[in-house]
Amino acid sequence: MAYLDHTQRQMDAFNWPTSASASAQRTDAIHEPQRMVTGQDGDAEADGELLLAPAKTKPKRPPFYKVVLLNDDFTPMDFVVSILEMIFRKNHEEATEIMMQVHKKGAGVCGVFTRDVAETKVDQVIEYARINDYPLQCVVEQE
Ligand code: TYC
Repeated sequence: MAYLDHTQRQMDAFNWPTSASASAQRTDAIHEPQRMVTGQDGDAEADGELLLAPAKTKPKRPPFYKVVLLNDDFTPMDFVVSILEMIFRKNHEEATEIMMQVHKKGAGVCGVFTRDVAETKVDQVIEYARINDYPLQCVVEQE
């Protein structure tokens, strides 16, 4: 008994949960989450749903990137039109318009995409031109 008293005193000194205080604390620990989960008042927090703090800044839209086709003197016009149809999903009329714009002005926008998509399209254009021995070039520009 003396040993138990001593142990009890040590536990009290360290604010250690002993049998009496532990059961009170355990009750809190068990009841707190239950109150959250079983709330009946339609309160989202009490129903255990995660609430997020309101955003402090306006969400920004992801940056967009233009794919710009460049003119050269060697790539045939119909090859450029077919690239615009295949890679940029333009119909024949749109593809011909963009090709003529590039031919006359030196450059023209084929489309606007997220960064990864824009870079992939540039790689596809350059690779497809290269395997056909044409020097066609195109670049990515941030909007
Ligand atoms: N200038 C090329 C010609 O006369 C045609 C051309 C158009 C080439 C657009 C490249 O991106 C280009 N054959």
